[in-house]
Amino acid sequence: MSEPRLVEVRRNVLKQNDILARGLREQFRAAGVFVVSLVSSPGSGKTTFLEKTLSLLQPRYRVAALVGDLATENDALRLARSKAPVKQITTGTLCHLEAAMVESALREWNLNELDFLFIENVGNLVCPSSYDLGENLRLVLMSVTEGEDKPQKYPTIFNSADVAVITKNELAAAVEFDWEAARQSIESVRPGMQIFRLSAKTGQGMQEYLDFLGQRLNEQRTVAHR
Ligand SMILES: Nc1nc2c(ncn2[C@@H]2O[C@H](COP(=O)(O)OP(=O)(O)OP(=O)(O)O)[C@@H](O)[C@H]2O)c(=O)[nH]1
Ligand SMILES: [Mg+2]
Repeated sequence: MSEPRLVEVRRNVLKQNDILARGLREQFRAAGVFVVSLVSSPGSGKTTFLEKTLSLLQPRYRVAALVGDLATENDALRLARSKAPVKQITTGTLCHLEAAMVESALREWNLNELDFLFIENVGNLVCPSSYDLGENLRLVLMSVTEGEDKPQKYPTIFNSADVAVITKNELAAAVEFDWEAARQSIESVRPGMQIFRLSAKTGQGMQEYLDFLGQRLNEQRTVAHR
Protein backbone atom coordinates (compact mmCIF):
# COMPACT_ATOMS: atom_id res chain seq x y z
CA MET A 1 0.00 0.00 0.00
CA SER A 2 2.91 2.38 0.67
CA GLU A 3 4.28 2.32 -2.89
CA PRO A 4 1.86 4.80 -4.49
CA ARG A 5 2.67 7.36 -1.78
CA LEU A 6 6.41 7.01 -2.42
CA VAL A 7 5.84 7.51 -6.13
CA GLU A 8 3.80 10.63 -5.31
CA VAL A 9 6.59 12.10 -3.14
CA ARG A 10 9.16 11.45 -5.86
CA ARG A 11 6.96 13.17 -8.45
CA ASN A 12 6.63 16.23 -6.25
CA VAL A 13 10.39 16.43 -5.69
CA LEU A 14 11.00 16.25 -9.43
CA LYS A 15 8.34 18.89 -10.09
CA GLN A 16 9.93 21.22 -7.53
CA ASN A 17 13.30 20.66 -9.24
CA ASP A 18 11.85 21.57 -12.63
CA ILE A 19 10.47 24.84 -11.27
CA LEU A 20 13.87 25.79 -9.83
CA ALA A 21 15.65 24.68 -13.02
CA ARG A 22 13.38 26.92 -15.07
CA GLY A 23 14.36 29.85 -12.83
CA LEU A 24 18.04 29.03 -13.23
CA ARG A 25 17.71 28.82 -17.01
CA GLU A 26 16.13 32.27 -17.06
CA GLN A 27 18.91 33.61 -14.83
CA PHE A 28 21.57 32.14 -17.16
CA ARG A 29 19.86 33.58 -20.23
CA ALA A 30 19.61 37.05 -18.70
CA ALA A 31 23.30 36.98 -17.73
CA GLY A 32 24.37 35.72 -21.18
CA VAL A 33 26.27 32.78 -19.69
CA PHE A 34 26.34 29.45 -21.54
CA VAL A 35 26.01 26.54 -19.12
CA VAL A 36 27.38 23.08 -19.85
CA SER A 37 26.86 20.10 -17.55
CA LEU A 38 28.81 16.85 -17.58
CA VAL A 39 27.45 13.44 -16.63
CA SER A 40 29.12 10.02 -16.73
CA SER A 41 29.96 6.99 -14.63
CA PRO A 42 32.60 7.53 -11.91
CA GLY A 43 36.10 7.83 -13.35
CA SER A 44 35.20 8.38 -17.02
CA GLY A 45 37.38 11.48 -16.98
CA LYS A 46 34.99 14.39 -16.29
CA THR A 47 37.38 16.35 -14.05
CA THR A 48 40.42 15.76 -16.28
CA PHE A 49 38.43 16.85 -19.34
CA LEU A 50 37.03 19.87 -17.50
CA GLU A 51 40.45 20.91 -16.19
CA LYS A 52 41.75 20.90 -19.76
CA THR A 53 38.62 22.72 -21.02
CA LEU A 54 38.95 25.50 -18.42
CA SER A 55 42.66 26.03 -19.17
CA LEU A 56 42.19 26.07 -22.95
CA LEU A 57 39.15 28.38 -22.91
CA GLN A 58 40.56 30.90 -20.44
CA PRO A 59 42.69 33.04 -22.73
CA ARG A 60 39.52 33.93 -24.66
CA TYR A 61 36.59 33.39 -22.32
CA ARG A 62 35.58 33.97 -18.68
CA VAL A 63 34.90 30.51 -17.25
CA ALA A 64 33.89 28.96 -13.91
CA ALA A 65 32.90 25.53 -12.63
CA LEU A 66 30.79 23.77 -10.03
CA VAL A 67 31.58 20.16 -9.23
CA GLY A 68 29.47 17.61 -7.38
CA ASP A 69 30.62 14.58 -5.39
CA LEU A 70 29.23 12.74 -2.39
CA ALA A 71 32.33 13.66 -0.40
CA THR A 72 35.74 15.41 -0.57
CA GLU A 73 36.92 18.65 -2.17
CA ASN A 74 39.36 16.71 -4.38
CA ASP A 75 37.85 17.62 -7.74
CA ALA A 76 37.46 21.32 -6.85
CA LEU A 77 41.14 21.42 -5.87
CA ARG A 78 42.11 19.85 -9.20
CA LEU A 79 39.90 22.23 -11.22
CA ALA A 80 41.15 25.26 -9.28
CA ARG A 81 44.62 24.64 -10.72
CA SER A 82 43.25 26.27 -13.88
CA LYS A 83 42.85 29.49 -11.81
CA ALA A 84 39.15 29.67 -12.77
CA PRO A 85 36.58 30.22 -9.98
CA VAL A 86 35.51 26.77 -8.76
CA LYS A 87 33.11 25.54 -6.10
CA GLN A 88 32.62 22.01 -4.76
CA ILE A 89 29.12 20.77 -3.92
CA THR A 90 29.12 17.78 -1.57
CA THR A 91 25.87 15.85 -1.68
CA GLY A 92 26.40 13.52 1.31
CA THR A 93 24.34 10.51 0.27
CA LEU A 94 22.71 11.82 -2.91
CA CYS A 95 23.87 10.35 -6.23
CA HIS A 96 23.05 13.45 -8.33
CA LEU A 97 23.01 17.24 -8.25
CA GLU A 98 19.71 19.11 -7.97
CA ALA A 99 18.77 22.58 -9.18
CA ALA A 100 18.51 23.84 -5.58
CA MET A 101 22.16 22.91 -4.94
CA VAL A 102 23.28 24.74 -8.07
CA GLU A 103 21.23 27.79 -7.13
CA SER A 104 22.69 27.95 -3.65
CA ALA A 105 26.29 27.39 -4.88
CA LEU A 106 25.92 30.28 -7.34
CA ARG A 107 24.49 32.76 -4.84
CA GLU A 108 27.78 34.65 -4.30
CA TRP A 109 28.84 34.66 -7.95
CA ASN A 110 28.00 37.37 -10.45
CA LEU A 111 26.90 35.44 -13.54
CA ASN A 112 27.21 38.57 -15.69
CA GLU A 113 30.97 38.21 -15.36
CA LEU A 114 30.98 34.77 -17.03
CA ASP A 115 30.87 33.43 -20.59
CA PHE A 116 30.81 29.72 -19.67
CA LEU A 117 29.75 27.93 -16.51
CA PHE A 118 30.49 24.19 -16.29
CA ILE A 119 28.74 21.84 -13.88
CA GLU A 120 30.32 18.43 -13.25
CA ASN A 121 27.64 16.11 -11.88
CA VAL A 122 28.21 13.28 -9.41
CA GLY A 123 29.70 10.24 -11.18
CA ASN A 124 26.63 8.09 -11.84
CA LEU A 125 24.94 6.76 -14.96
CA VAL A 126 21.42 6.64 -13.50
CA CYS A 127 20.47 9.31 -10.92
CA PRO A 128 21.45 12.55 -12.75
CA SER A 129 19.21 11.78 -15.76
CA SER A 130 15.99 13.00 -14.16
CA TYR A 131 17.28 16.29 -12.76
CA ASP A 132 17.27 19.38 -14.96
CA LEU A 133 19.90 21.88 -13.76
CA GLY A 134 18.87 24.67 -16.13
CA GLU A 135 21.90 23.99 -18.33
CA ASN A 136 22.03 24.85 -22.06
CA LEU A 137 23.96 21.75 -22.99
CA ARG A 138 24.37 18.39 -21.30
CA LEU A 139 27.38 16.25 -22.22
CA VAL A 140 27.44 12.54 -21.47
CA LEU A 141 30.98 11.16 -21.27
CA MET A 142 31.95 7.57 -21.87
CA SER A 143 35.55 6.36 -21.76
CA VAL A 144 36.96 3.77 -24.16
CA THR A 145 37.67 1.46 -21.20
CA GLU A 146 34.02 1.18 -20.08
CA GLY A 147 32.58 -1.12 -22.75
CA GLU A 148 30.89 -0.12 -25.99
CA ASP A 149 27.39 -1.15 -24.92
CA LYS A 150 26.97 1.37 -22.07
CA PRO A 151 24.49 3.52 -24.05
CA GLN A 152 22.19 0.52 -24.56
CA LYS A 153 22.49 -0.48 -20.89
CA TYR A 154 21.89 3.07 -19.60
CA PRO A 155 19.67 4.63 -22.28
CA THR A 156 18.06 7.23 -20.00
CA ILE A 157 21.27 9.14 -19.33
CA PHE A 158 22.08 9.20 -23.08
CA ASN A 159 18.55 10.37 -23.80
CA SER A 160 18.75 13.19 -21.26
CA ALA A 161 22.04 14.44 -22.79
CA ASP A 162 22.59 16.51 -25.95
CA VAL A 163 26.06 15.41 -26.98
CA ALA A 164 28.24 12.35 -26.30
CA VAL A 165 31.97 12.57 -25.62
CA ILE A 166 34.17 9.48 -25.92
CA THR A 167 37.12 10.04 -23.59
CA LYS A 168 40.60 8.51 -23.08
CA ASN A 169 40.77 7.92 -26.82
CA GLU A 170 44.57 7.48 -26.79
CA LEU A 171 43.91 4.17 -24.94
CA ALA A 172 41.49 2.90 -27.61
CA ALA A 173 43.91 0.49 -29.31
CA ALA A 174 45.28 -0.87 -26.02
CA VAL A 175 41.77 -1.87 -24.83
CA GLU A 176 40.60 -2.92 -28.32
CA PHE A 177 37.86 -0.30 -28.25
CA ASP A 178 35.37 -0.98 -31.05
CA TRP A 179 34.43 2.50 -32.29
CA GLU A 180 31.77 1.27 -34.74
CA ALA A 181 30.04 -0.77 -31.99
CA ALA A 182 30.08 2.24 -29.62
CA ARG A 183 28.76 4.53 -32.34
CA GLN A 184 25.95 2.12 -33.14
CA SER A 185 25.12 1.72 -29.45
CA ILE A 186 24.72 5.50 -29.09
CA GLU A 187 22.82 5.72 -32.38
CA SER A 188 20.39 2.99 -31.29
CA VAL A 189 19.30 4.91 -28.18
CA ARG A 190 19.71 8.44 -29.52
CA PRO A 191 19.65 8.62 -33.33
CA GLY A 192 21.70 11.50 -34.74
CA MET A 193 23.44 12.33 -31.46
CA GLN A 194 26.61 14.36 -32.02
CA ILE A 195 29.72 12.55 -30.78
CA PHE A 196 33.21 13.87 -30.01
CA ARG A 197 36.14 11.48 -29.65
CA LEU A 198 39.02 12.92 -27.70
CA SER A 199 41.74 12.55 -25.13
CA ALA A 200 42.11 15.12 -22.37
CA LYS A 201 45.56 13.64 -21.60
CA THR A 202 47.05 14.19 -25.05
CA GLY A 203 44.75 17.03 -26.14
CA GLN A 204 43.78 15.10 -29.29
CA GLY A 205 40.28 16.12 -30.47
CA MET A 206 39.95 18.94 -27.91
CA GLN A 207 40.08 21.80 -30.43
CA GLU A 208 37.08 20.55 -32.39
CA TYR A 209 35.06 20.40 -29.18
CA LEU A 210 36.20 23.89 -28.06
CA ASP A 211 35.24 25.34 -31.46
CA PHE A 212 31.82 23.73 -31.04
CA LEU A 213 31.38 25.38 -27.61
CA GLY A 214 32.41 28.78 -28.99
CA GLN A 215 29.88 28.38 -31.77
CA ARG A 216 27.09 27.45 -29.34
CA LEU A 217 27.85 30.50 -27.17
CA ASN A 218 27.69 32.78 -30.22
CA GLU A 219 24.40 31.23 -31.33
CA GLN A 220 22.87 31.77 -27.90
CA ARG A 221 23.96 35.40 -27.80
CA THR A 222 22.69 36.04 -31.32
CA VAL A 223 19.26 34.67 -30.37
CA ALA A 224 19.25 36.68 -27.10
CA HIS A 225 19.90 39.94 -28.99
CA ARG A 226 17.18 39.44 -31.59
N1 LIG B 1 44.82 7.68 -20.19
C1 LIG B 1 43.90 8.60 -19.86
N2 LIG B 1 43.49 8.66 -18.60
C2 LIG B 1 42.57 9.61 -18.29
C3 LIG B 1 42.05 10.53 -19.26
N3 LIG B 1 41.15 11.31 -18.64
C4 LIG B 1 41.11 10.92 -17.35
N4 LIG B 1 41.98 9.89 -17.13
C5 LIG B 1 42.25 9.20 -15.88
O1 LIG B 1 41.05 8.56 -15.43
C6 LIG B 1 40.97 8.62 -13.99
C7 LIG B 1 39.64 9.26 -13.58
O2 LIG B 1 39.60 10.59 -14.11
P1 LIG B 1 38.70 11.74 -13.47
O3 LIG B 1 38.90 12.93 -14.34
O4 LIG B 1 38.99 11.88 -12.02
O5 LIG B 1 37.26 11.11 -13.67
P2 LIG B 1 35.84 11.68 -13.15
O6 LIG B 1 34.84 11.28 -14.17
O7 LIG B 1 35.96 13.11 -12.84
O8 LIG B 1 35.60 10.85 -11.82
P3 LIG B 1 34.49 11.13 -10.68
O9 LIG B 1 34.44 12.60 -10.43
O10 LIG B 1 34.98 10.36 -9.52
O11 LIG B 1 33.19 10.60 -11.22
C8 LIG B 1 42.18 9.41 -13.53
O12 LIG B 1 43.19 8.49 -13.16
C9 LIG B 1 42.60 10.18 -14.76
O13 LIG B 1 43.97 10.49 -14.79
C10 LIG B 1 42.54 10.43 -20.60
O14 LIG B 1 42.17 11.18 -21.51
N5 LIG B 1 43.46 9.44 -20.84
MG1 LIG C 1 35.44 14.16 -11.12
